[in-house]
Amino acid sequence: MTLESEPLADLGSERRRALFERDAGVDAIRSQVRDIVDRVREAGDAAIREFSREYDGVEVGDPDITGQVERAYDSVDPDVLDAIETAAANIREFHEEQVPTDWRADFDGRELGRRFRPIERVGVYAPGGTAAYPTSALMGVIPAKVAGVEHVAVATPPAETINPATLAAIHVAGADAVYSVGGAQAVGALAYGTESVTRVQKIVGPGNRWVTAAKAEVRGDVEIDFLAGPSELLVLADETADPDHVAADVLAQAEHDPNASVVVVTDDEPTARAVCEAIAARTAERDRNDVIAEALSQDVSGVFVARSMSEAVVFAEEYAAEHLSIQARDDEDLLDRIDSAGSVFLGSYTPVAAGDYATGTNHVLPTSGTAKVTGGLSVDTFVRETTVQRLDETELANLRDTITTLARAEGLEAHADSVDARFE
Ligand code: HSO
Ligand code: ZN
Repeated sequence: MTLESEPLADLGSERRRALFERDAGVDAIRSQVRDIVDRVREAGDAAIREFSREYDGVEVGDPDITGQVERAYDSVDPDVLDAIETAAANIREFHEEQVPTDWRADFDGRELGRRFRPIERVGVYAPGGTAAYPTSALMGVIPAKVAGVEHVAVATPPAETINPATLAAIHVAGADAVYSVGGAQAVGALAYGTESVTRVQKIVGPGNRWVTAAKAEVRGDVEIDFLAGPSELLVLADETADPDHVAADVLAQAEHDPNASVVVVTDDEPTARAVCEAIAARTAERDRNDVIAEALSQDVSGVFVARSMSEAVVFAEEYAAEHLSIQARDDEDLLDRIDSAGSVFLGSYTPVAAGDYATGTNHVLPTSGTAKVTGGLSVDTFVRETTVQRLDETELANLRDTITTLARAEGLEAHADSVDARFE
């Protein structure tokens, strides 16, 4: 495969728009998805069985397969189990650090605070098929359990044999219920409940276009995390970067999806050329070559030469990458100038794959530029916050005028009286 670098300054406005928008491609199927979700809402398990037959080609008896999970664990290769356990321990450790603590403080006599409580019931979607990632089950379930969610359900598509490593990961992560249902029907079942699926209050996790479109449809009736699109990587590299490492990271994210967006921006033309050559050399030997080649040929991918690292930084901020890798001498300085990114990988020895699997950070991250407004899954995703206040008589007296004046200005006499009543 041949790839040529392009000067960043020469990108036309169409190309820039494609790069910055990175549409998740769900609009076209929204109405079909609405029908599926509505049918599940009306017919429950019968609809799950119908859609599983139609879309997955599988006869699903009881969608509740919670009892099978432990058995699957025993059938998985011990090396894989060990790796799942190690990854799970690292993920748990990092997320335990995120648990917020309740606090109260004195604000000149006003006692104010915040209290955090877990959501009671959440659903985690774990994709199946070629995108069946046991680790995505860990990334959804562990933060929820660490947050203290009582009922964490996982939905994963039915199959003749569901990937035992996915089931083992679900078990290790500590899910409370597991359902074999996939696609839009899974989202419908979790959102509205069926005879065998308990209705949840929030649905999280990545999935294909059908899952994402269904999350968009049920949003409002149930909370969701965010609408996740294809994987993305932006590498900022200067002349100190090892082109072979950069290329390896590019191929790693490109192999996820033919629509993945993989972008390298460097201020050094020889580095750009060397990265293109290394990509070509490395692609030659890959199994998932076709997926990689397609991802690299899309408008949303490319190797770009900036006039300076400052120009590269401006691009990175606008792009708001799911994964931002900085392989450059002044990596911390560059990072200081970027506010928008899902997860950041600093230095030549921090491949994105390390975060995908094992550093302990979460790999369910915002795509399509949503890193401008949200972060990835974390303990925060699974808790809600309550504010608390207490005043004593003196402090209420101090605030009395402010409250009653504002209440009367809003024409709400009873509000004002509720304060005055304390002083009568
Ligand atoms: N890079 C993917 C996560 C993943 N990688 C799962 C390997 N397995 C999206 O963040
Ligand atoms: Zn990955």
